[in-house]
Amino acid sequence: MSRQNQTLGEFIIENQSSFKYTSGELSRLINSIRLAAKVVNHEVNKAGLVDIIGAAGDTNIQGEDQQKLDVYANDKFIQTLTNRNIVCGIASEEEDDFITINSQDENHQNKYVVLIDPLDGSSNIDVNVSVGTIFSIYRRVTPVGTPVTIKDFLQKGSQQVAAGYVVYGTSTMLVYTTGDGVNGFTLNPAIGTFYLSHPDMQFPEDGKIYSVNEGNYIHFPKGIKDYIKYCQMEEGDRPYTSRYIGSLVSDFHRNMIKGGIYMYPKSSKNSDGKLRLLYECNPMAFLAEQANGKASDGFTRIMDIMPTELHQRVPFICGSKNMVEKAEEFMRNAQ
Ligand code: P6P
Repeated sequence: MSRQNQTLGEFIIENQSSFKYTSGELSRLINSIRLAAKVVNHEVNKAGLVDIIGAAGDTNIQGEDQQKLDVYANDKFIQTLTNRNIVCGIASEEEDDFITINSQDENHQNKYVVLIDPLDGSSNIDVNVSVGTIFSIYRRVTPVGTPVTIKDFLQKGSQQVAAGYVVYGTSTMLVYTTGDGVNGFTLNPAIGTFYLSHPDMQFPEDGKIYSVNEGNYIHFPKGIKDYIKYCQMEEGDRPYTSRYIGSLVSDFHRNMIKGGIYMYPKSSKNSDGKLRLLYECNPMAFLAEQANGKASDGFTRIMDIMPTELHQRVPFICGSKNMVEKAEEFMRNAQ
C-alpha cells in the first residue's frame, strides 16, 4: 500500500507483524489512544468557549493546581483505555497512585500497563498555546491473572513496548513508536481521521535551537550554565536560537523536525529537575532514540535509570545527538 495518505488504522494493520507480541494487541492499544486523542482534541480546541478552562479547584500529587482540562483529559484516557479491555493498570500524573483495571473477565488477563501525562503544559491552555498528551506502554512483569502491582510500573524505560505523544497545536498530531522507528499522523478534523503525514521521523544529528527556561539560569549546575553560554557564543554556526514554549511535547516536536536540544536540568530550586521519569522522560527518550536522537540526565541514559517511585523526577536533556553529547561534555568537565 502506498504510504501517501495512509490512515493510522491502515498503518497499524500493515505494521502489526513488526510488533513482537500478539498482533491484535497493538491495534487495540493504539486505537484506544487514537480515540481518546480525538475526544480530548475536541475539548482543547474549544477551550475558552465553554467552561472547560481554568482551575479545577483541586491539586494533584505534585502539588500543582489541576486545570479542568487536565482532569477532563485524564478521565477520557482512563475511560477509553479501560473500555478496550487490554490494559491491566494505568498510572497518571493526575492520579496519586496507579489504577487497577479490572478487566471484564475478572481474571486480570490483560497484559499491558499504560503511564500517561494526560495534558502536559496545561498552564498554557488559558493563553491558547499548544499542549500535549504523553503515553508510555509496558507489558506487565507480574503474573497474568493476578492484580497489577507497583512492580509493573517501576520498569526501566528500555522495557517500553510503545510510547508517543499527541500534540494539540496548529494541527493535532499523534506521534508514536513501537520500537521500529517514529511515525507522525495528522488529524483531519473534518472526518476525524489521522493520516500518515511524517513517516520515519528523525532528529537531525545537529541543530541550532536550544530550549530551556533561562529564568532559572542562576540556579543551574555549572555544566549547564557553561553549555548555555556555549550556545550563545559567536563562533562557527553559533549563536544558536533560543526557543522555549513551556510545553515539552511542542518543544520536542519542533526540535525533532528542525534539530535542537531540550533541557530541564536539576537546579537549587528543583534538586531532581521538574519532569517525571515514568510518564514524561521515558516515553520522550524512547521516541528520541528511535528517531536517532539522544536522552540523558546529563550523565546517564534516561532509559537505563531504574525507577524507584511512580512520580519521581529526573533532570532531562534530550534532542539532536551531537547537541546532547556536547551538553554532557560540559556536565562532565564541570564535575
Ligand atoms: P517551567 C509543563 O508543566 C512541563 O512539564 C513541560 O511541558 C514544560 O517544558 C515545563 O514543564 C515547563 O516548566 O518551569 O519552565 O514553566
